[in-house]
Amino acid sequence: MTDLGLIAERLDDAARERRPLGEPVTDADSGFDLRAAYEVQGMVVAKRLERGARVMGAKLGLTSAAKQRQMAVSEPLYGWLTTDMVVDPTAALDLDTFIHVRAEPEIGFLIGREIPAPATVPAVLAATDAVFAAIELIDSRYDGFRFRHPDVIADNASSAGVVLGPVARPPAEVGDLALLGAVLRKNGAVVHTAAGAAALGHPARAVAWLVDRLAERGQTLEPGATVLSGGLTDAIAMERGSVVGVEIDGLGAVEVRA
Ligand code: OOG
Ligand code: MG
Repeated sequence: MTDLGLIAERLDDAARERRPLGEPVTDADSGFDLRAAYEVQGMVVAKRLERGARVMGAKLGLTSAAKQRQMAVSEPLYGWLTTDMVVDPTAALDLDTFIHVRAEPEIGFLIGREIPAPATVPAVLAATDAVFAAIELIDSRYDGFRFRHPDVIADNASSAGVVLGPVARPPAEVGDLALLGAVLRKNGAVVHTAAGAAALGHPARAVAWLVDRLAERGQTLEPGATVLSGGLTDAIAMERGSVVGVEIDGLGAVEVRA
């Protein structure tokens, strides 16, 4: 049995020193399971909080077929967003503060009220103050983004940054979130397109999935939490000079450049 505290320390060091771990935990320890992985995740997040960050919400990952295929992991997961991850959309990203950062288009939720478990799509929508477009920046602490499900859970779901879109609207105003079109551009060229339904059939279903998983651990989403419902398309690598833009129907455009 691997020392969970040691795994958390190695993941945290990798993030701070921008030096990826050579191999995923599961290569050496096939018994490293989801329970252990979420325990390590909690320790990794606690280290960020010790350095002054606060939890601002949560993120879903691997909720779309595109992402599951790209990462070769076929089940969703969640992680925690902290205030130190918010990226200023007007400034260029400093790539030296990441290992190998990628950008992906997401639909974000601003949760207004507690959502009872078991959660449903209508209950999530009723508890949501606003939805918005976002770009999530992911930066696996494993070399080459090579991991299995428990490894990436332990790594706080590759969380690294979030660029919040400029438009936040009540979901009822936006229409059916499953049908919202999303366009991802790199350096002006369209590279991927999707609809909201890419995330578990409906972005609010992804949030409901999260509420139910948290309830199993006696946790809830706090009112005021920001939740990212998962990448709608493949993530794309950011290189020096890259400009990645996401446009979502009714939710405006958000851009990040390096
Ligand atoms: C894991 C994180 C996945 C998403 O939206 O699917 C994720 C990864 O791809 O490294 O954030
Ligand atoms: Mg994501």
